[in-house]
Amino acid sequence: MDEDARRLESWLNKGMHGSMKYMENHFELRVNPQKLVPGAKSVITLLINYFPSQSQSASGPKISKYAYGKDYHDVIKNKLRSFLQMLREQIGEIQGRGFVDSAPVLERSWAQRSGLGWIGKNGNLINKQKGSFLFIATLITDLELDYDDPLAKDYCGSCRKCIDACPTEAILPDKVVDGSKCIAYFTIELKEMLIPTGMNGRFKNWMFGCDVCQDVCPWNRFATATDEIEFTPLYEVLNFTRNDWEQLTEDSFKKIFKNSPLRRTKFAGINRNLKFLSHGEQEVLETPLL
Ligand code: B12
Ligand code: SF4
Ligand code: SF4
Repeated sequence: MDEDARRLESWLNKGMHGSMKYMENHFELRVNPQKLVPGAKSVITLLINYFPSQSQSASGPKISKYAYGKDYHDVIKNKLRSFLQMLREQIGEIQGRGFVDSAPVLERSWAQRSGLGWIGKNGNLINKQKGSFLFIATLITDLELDYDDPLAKDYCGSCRKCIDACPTEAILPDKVVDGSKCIAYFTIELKEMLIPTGMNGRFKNWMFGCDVCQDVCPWNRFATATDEIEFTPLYEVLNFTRNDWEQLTEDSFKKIFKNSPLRRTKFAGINRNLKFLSHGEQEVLETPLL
């Protein structure tokens, strides 16, 4: 993965991972799956559609579609386990490890190499039939397979809708996304108490993640709703108004969102984001969020 290694190195050197320290770790493993899974011969990439059947009510602070239902890490880990089990039943004793978002794996690059789509200017893996509201899962195995051809074509063409629409100018030329400027980074990954004041007024009501660069993408115009029952949107995600969020207690947050991706920021993170949206100012919390 020489070209990927070069791109990743440059991204890290420019500090585009912000405070996501985990991105600095295991560089060698990230660009070489044989170091991550000794004996690896194949990378199997799977996609799962998370485009929801219902939309959020217009009055509430916005939540990214990937977080409407049950946490995808849990849902997909179970599916990967069953998939590996099924392969073992049919093929014999093979070794394999499944990953989703949680390990040093360049998931988008492998999806592109598996022929499942191209990497758009907004950095996302886009499938011509399904769009980009897709999670990526990866199974690295010692099973030798007939390899698919990488998708050679890029269907972005001269479009630049995502670049123009990004509220924080995080999308740079050459398919580089500056993670440290992305609303998803500030609202989910940033563990500090303060969102930089330079971002005041730029979040367009996004409280958790951001879908702008995918919502404007013409390839998502025909996205169809997922049939994965576990991704069924929570009532509160769809219907909570700003006032409901502001009145929410920590106990209720823990109960309602116990299986949701929203757990990641914890209650304190949601409150920080809400305050930032309301006033562009935050209180200094005494302890880090994570
Ligand atoms: C760190 C991270 C973030 C960070 C940084 C984002 C970023 N651009 O890297 C933040 C928190 C901002 C983030 C946001 C989001 N994320 Co995120 N994130 C990740 C994570 C953990 C690592 C990504 C990474 O390695 N970044 C480093 C950069 C350098 O790598 P990269 O962006 O993948 O770019 C590579 C390719 O683009 C390739 N490439 C591009 N062009 C070319 C051309 C050539 C010739 C070659 C060879 C290679 C190449 O080079 C790069 C290096 O290999 C992955 C999971 C994983 N393990 O992969 C999920 C992942 C990328 N995220 C995902 C999602 C869903 C999101 C959000 C949509 C969530 C949201 N709505 O809020 C946003 C989208 C923001 C955006 N436009 O990218 C999905 C993407 C699914 C898809 N269809 O693409 C992933 C794969 C998780 C998953 N398992 O489903 N994310
Ligand atoms: S997710 Fe939002 S902030 Fe991040 S790159 Fe896309 S449009 Fe920009
Ligand atoms: S909005 Fe246009 S440029 Fe951006 S990813 Fe979609 S097709 Fe490509």
